Amino acid sequence: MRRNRPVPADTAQDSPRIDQPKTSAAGLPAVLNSVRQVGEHAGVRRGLPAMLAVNQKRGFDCPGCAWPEGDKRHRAEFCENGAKAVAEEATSRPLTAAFFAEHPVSELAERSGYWLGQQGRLTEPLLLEEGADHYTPIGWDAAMELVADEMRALDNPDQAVFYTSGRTSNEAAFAYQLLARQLGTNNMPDCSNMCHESSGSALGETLGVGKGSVSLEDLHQADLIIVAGQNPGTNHPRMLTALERAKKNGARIVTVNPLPEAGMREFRNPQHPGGLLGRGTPLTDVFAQIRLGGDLALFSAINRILLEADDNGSPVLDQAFIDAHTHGFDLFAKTLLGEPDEKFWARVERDTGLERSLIEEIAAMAIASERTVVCWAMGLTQHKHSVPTIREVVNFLLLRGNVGRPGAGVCPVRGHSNVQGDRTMGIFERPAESFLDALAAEFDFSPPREHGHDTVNAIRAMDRGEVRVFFAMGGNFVAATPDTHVTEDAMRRVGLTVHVSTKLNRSHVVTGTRALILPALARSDRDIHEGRDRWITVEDSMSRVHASHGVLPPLAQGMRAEVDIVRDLGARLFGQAPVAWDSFADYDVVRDHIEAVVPGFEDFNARARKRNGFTLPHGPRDSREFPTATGKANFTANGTYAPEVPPGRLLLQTLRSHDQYNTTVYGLDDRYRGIHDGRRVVLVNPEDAAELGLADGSYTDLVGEWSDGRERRAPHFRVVHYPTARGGAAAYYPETNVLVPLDSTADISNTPTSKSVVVRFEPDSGL
Ligand SMILES: Nc1nc2c(c(=O)[nH]1)N[C@H]1C(S)=C(S)[C@@H](COP(=O)(O)OP(=O)(O)OC[C@H]3O[C@@H](n4cnc5c(=O)[nH]c(N)nc54)[C@H](O)[C@@H]3O)O[C@H]1N2
Ligand SMILES: Nc1nc2c(c(=O)[nH]1)N[C@H]1C(S)=C(S)[C@@H](COP(=O)(O)OP(=O)(O)OC[C@H]3O[C@@H](n4cnc5c(=O)[nH]c(N)nc54)[C@H](O)[C@@H]3O)O[C@H]1N2
Ligand SMILES: [Mo]
Repeated sequence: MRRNRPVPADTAQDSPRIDQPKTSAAGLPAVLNSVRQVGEHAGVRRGLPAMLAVNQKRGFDCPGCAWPEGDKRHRAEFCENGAKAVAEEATSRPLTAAFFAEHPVSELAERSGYWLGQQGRLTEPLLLEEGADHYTPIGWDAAMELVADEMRALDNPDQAVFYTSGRTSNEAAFAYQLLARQLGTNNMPDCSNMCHESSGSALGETLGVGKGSVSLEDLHQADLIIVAGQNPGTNHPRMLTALERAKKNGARIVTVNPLPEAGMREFRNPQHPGGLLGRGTPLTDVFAQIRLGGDLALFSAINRILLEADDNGSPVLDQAFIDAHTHGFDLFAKTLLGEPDEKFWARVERDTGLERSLIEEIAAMAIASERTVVCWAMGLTQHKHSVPTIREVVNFLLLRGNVGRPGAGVCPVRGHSNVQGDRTMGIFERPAESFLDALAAEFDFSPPREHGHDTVNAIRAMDRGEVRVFFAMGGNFVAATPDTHVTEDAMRRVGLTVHVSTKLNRSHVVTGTRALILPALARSDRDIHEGRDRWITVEDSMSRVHASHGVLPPLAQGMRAEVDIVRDLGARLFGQAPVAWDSFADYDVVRDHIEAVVPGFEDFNARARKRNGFTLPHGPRDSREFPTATGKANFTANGTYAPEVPPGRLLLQTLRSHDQYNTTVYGLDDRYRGIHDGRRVVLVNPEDAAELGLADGSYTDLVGEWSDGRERRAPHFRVVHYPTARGGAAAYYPETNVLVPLDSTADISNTPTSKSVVVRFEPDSGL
């Protein structure tokens, strides 16, 4: 059996070098870095056409983040990190059978994710036979028959798990969920379970729609934008353009973050000569350097100030909106005002690490603002109390009627470029009854009604030996999920693991008894069928659906479109009735089925062909209609909670460097934070470091603490004294996923608490 090594062998070369963190983002270095990345990986012949087509009208949707494009496009509508994402998939290096003949899986399992990703694009189907140590080529027909055989042999369809990562197109996602449900299971975990599930849970309950309610235009028009728990300079760089525009229109920006992230300080817009060469736009007006997990306390404190200010005579609340459109105000207000002042503020100052006067300043800005937007990402969603925290953000916006009018609303900034679309297409382990009814009517079959496994529960089921087939549509399951050693052992208990992938990753080398790699076409690739180019659609973070056309000739003949892979499997398993699987070769047919099943897709084929696509309906945004259980927007009473950290410990958040896309590592620098040539670093506040005896530049082991008492150790991290909020530390994912306990998840959403891991520091045990 292949064993878990604590750390890949080649990370020994990881030797971080530290300089000063930057105080602004983008500018010329970002452009130069983009050009270098594209040149190195894709070369001029593939790289240049790809960069000119990304986010253009007849081009493809950037495979990076889900930030929307504006109606007016620049010639080069991309950012540094979009360029890296494109360079990564448009690489000119093919991975062939010769590579796998040379490198046994036991060797690949010792390599870092960075090294694996650098080897090139997967180009042909590969099989790892039981007991074998090498992947060997297998034809598509044999590969698909093998998967079909394994699925036919299940005693029960719930022995299959179908994972989805968020790059999958709408068309592929729709076909994929149909396949799983035709087989008879809702076991459809996805990356969203680890990402914005807390947003979906909180928004669904309070507003009735689990998606953001603002457009780009709303951001441009806002008076006040609060950006909490998000690092857009790295993860959504084009958002900085929208923030810059809002600033120029007079908006004020509050940043809530334990880290002073360069992108929120100043933006040098690479699309303008001024921004390119020097002068930038300062973005943040007020920086609330909050303790990890302090956001529930912060928003409840702001809300209490708003309620009290209103009681003092001046109208602060939008009473007409509250009366007409909301439910639960009285209980919410009574609960929030219930605690005596002194006790309340002592707790808030402790939980947030912020001074009361700063919170009062933010509340005053909120009262002065007629149009307020709150943006957030993983800093809010990956805590035990994420759902109550986001519900409290909703309370904040409801108090002044900041939902369903221009310049105002909720803005959960999504991660993967089509993660929102995948959910719209039915990739969900807990599908709505109405969705299943529509699916049943369209295809004349009975989809399963029992809820399936989300990501964490899928790992538990694997661990119990209940999963015989694990099928992944993209992603890197074992590296992205928590508790690496637990998860890897669980994955090894699966009979057959199948990965539809573009690049080699850890999940290809930590496998079930048998494993298949099925190479897929990516966003940038032309998808040619019977001589004609096909195109797909995606949905961005602001519910706009639009077309994406690949432009590059595929690197090899052996790669298949994701829809074709699903179609082939569907036809083998079920024939052509009731689902006419062969007809899915024409994506217009798939889109017609989507139109019939998913609300908001009327006239899909025609509207997807329009220049900018179309925006899906959203009751709260469009007409202040709230499809919740009460039929109104719900205020909620969320109580109090903040993470407890025993003395001598810190709370660790696991986050992204500037040179990675989730588990895909592009390089070893985190330029804005001043970290170079290495990833095994832990950022600690100098005062905490002094108390804990952690000298700057020394090496330490990080040891996770959790109630099960199991040892979770991430060895050999370089200590970096860094101005993060007290009590917390930061280190990169996925290296630190060994520390995140599988059972430490957010209440309600079951999202792993990746931003909230109690760690202690022990002497460096080396690599
Ligand atoms: N280049 C690039 N782009 C990406 C990705 C990538 O890996 N690389 N990933 C994509 C995906 S899937 C996603 S989900 C998004 C992720 O986008 P982000 O959420 O921006 O990603 P993280 O690096 O996890 O950063 C979390 C931020 O929240 C802050 N934070 C952590 N804990 C707290 C807290 O308790 N309170 C507050 N207020 N702040 C906190 C951190 O200091 C950090 O600034 O980006 C997407 N875009
Ligand atoms: N500790 C910790 N853990 C986290 C997080 C965190 O902040 N901290 N963040 C979580 C979040 S927000 C997310 S979204 C998840 C991400 O989890 P995943 O989505 O599972 O992970 P990725 O690293 O994005 O997946 C990368 C792989 O996807 C494949 N791929 C890329 N493009 C395509 C394509 O077009 N088609 C196909 N078929 N395959 C493709 C490539 O083979 C590549 O190796 O990780 C989560 N895990
Ligand atoms: Mo994500």
